[in-house]
Amino acid sequence: MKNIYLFDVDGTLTPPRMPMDKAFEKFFDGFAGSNKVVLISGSDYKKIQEQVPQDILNKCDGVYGCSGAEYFENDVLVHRKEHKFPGKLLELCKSFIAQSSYDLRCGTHIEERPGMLNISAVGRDANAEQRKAYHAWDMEHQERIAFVDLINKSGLPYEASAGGEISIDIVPQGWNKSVVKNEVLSKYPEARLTFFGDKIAPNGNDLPLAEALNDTSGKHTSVAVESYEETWGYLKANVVHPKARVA
Ligand code: M1P
Repeated sequence: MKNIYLFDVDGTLTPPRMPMDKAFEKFFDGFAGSNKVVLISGSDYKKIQEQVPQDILNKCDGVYGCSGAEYFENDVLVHRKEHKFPGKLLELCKSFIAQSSYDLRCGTHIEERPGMLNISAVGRDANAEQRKAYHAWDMEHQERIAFVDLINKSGLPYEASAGGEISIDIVPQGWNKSVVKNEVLSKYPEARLTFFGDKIAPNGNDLPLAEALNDTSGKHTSVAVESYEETWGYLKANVVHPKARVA
């Protein structure tokens, strides 16, 4: 049976929104060359390319962006789902941004991606320092979680999650990372999947895939990590899954 390794990107293979660490990049290049690897990010493919070298992306069996709404193999778009988000939802997002009690606004507060809205009160144009400051503030004030909750309980056919450090992803119901399980298994029905993600906790965008893998077959597994260093540690130590040894 073939082992397939699925990885989230931000916080799992790289520091959030940063390129891969050079030493880990070297290690992971070898790993992707000798194992079946699939990447699955909340970010779009263009952002993934800023973080993971193209050589590594091309060694992957496939790369999913926008939590599965777009899929690339060997740098070629294989499929992409689009969605027109309704005015009512956009109005809710705008009022979240306007009412945020965080003072700073840096620009690009609503980003429309294939099949996804990405919302940020501080804005996607925040620099590294501004990101860190917002993230620390949000950890204390839980502003993103409150909005995620509001969307998820609104009765609208959308689901929200807090993917990274400063933003919220909103997708049509069911358009979350869990779609990757069936897509990969339809290609490799016998595969045993091991997923690494840093947002497996409630409201995290890795949770739907982790839950989907926790099925009655008992074949698949997910590994919660807090950083690329931790992912690296698991891969190096060869202790990913008792039955899923790394090649
Ligand atoms: O891949 C995880 C997340 O990365 C970014 O989040 P943030 O800018 O908040 O750190 C975004 O691209 C987000 O959509 C994505 O889920």
